[in-house]
Amino acid sequence: MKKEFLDLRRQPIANKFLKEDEISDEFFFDLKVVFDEDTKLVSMKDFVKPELMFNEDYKYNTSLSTPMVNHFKSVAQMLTEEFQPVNVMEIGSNDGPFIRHFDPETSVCVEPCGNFAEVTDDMGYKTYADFWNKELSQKIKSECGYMDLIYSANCICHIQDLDECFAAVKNILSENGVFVFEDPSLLRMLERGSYDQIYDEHAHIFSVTALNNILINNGLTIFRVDNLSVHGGSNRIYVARNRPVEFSVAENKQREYDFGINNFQTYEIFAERVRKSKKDLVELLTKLKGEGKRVVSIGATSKSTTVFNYCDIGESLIECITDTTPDKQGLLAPGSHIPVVDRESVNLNDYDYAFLGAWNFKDVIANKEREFVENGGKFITHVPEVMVFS
Ligand code: JHZ
Repeated sequence: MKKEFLDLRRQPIANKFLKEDEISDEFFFDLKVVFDEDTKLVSMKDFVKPELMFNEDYKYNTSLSTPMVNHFKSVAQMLTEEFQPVNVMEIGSNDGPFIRHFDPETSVCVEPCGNFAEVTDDMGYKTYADFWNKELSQKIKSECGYMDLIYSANCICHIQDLDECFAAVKNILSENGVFVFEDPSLLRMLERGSYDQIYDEHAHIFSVTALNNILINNGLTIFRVDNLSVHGGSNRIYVARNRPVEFSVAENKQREYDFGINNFQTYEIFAERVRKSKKDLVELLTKLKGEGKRVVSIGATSKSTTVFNYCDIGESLIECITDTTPDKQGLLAPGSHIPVVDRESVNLNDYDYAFLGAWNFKDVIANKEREFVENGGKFITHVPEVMVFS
């Protein structure tokens, strides 16, 4: 049985940055969050149609993020060394920062966003510009054979029907093949109060416990878990048909159990913390506005779409958002319609405070923006709680 515990209110498509004349047609939906008492899975109550989110207009471009480019290079090296796969497939390959480390002759990409599918196609990788499901798995198997390594980063949690997703994986995974995927961790979200991990694309926020339950039902086993710091705390999950299960699996499940992820009450406490975070952030920004202070935001993230829409924060409280992604610049942030501008076009010293929309890159940003701090500028974050720091 699914039980609702959090209402994040009316939300837009988190990565749909808009032009002025697109505002009147903007799509909104109710973002409510549920806990499944049976599988222990945390999901959105009502999913958004995938085509509305993942299409040729998708703006999140992984290769523009140096930390993520380095991350994928080292994951590719590590997986190659340990598993020595011949046939490799990536689900949700974006513009190819992971797959580029594998031979195009024996590697396949799956990417429903046409703009990015074109990029890996041009790089010489056979790319299927489609959503991952059983039909596609069958098609790829007949055209390219079984896969020894299936990798996916920040994509499996986007897939609404997990039974279909895992059945499709099992269908094409070679006998000794491994399926490795990484997504934000539910435990880290609960510990940090980072409710902004929840937005349209994240159909689910995974715990090891829930994934284990669902994968077992689909004839697959988690044999290892790595805890990662990327994207505000993620887990890398290693899955196979039948490999010895390592200690990290029980260890992670135990930590989740100790935190109470199997109890509905834990989610009610989290929801209370989220409501307090909203109250504190709105109070702080309103106070600063009253004092005539100027506030900018850094990083037009999917996460900040959730925060700004849940907290009703618009241009009157945060004047603009700087972002290094050219495709987001010159557009308006989803729902809040705060202008997104090139970081280079803004003198940060004109502002008193900078809200960290990309709080997961806090250290990188603080390091880059030392001059802002030296000139008296202060940062605001809402993770793990609303606070000002310099
Ligand atoms: P970042 C993305 O979420 C989308 P987002 C996706 N759907 C997903 O699942 C998660 O990742 C995991 C900018 N920036 O990575 C670049 C600066 O402007 O936190 C990016 O637009 N200055 C795949 O959107 C954004 O911030 C900087 O100094 O929440 C970061 O987005 C830095 C470091 C970044 O993901």
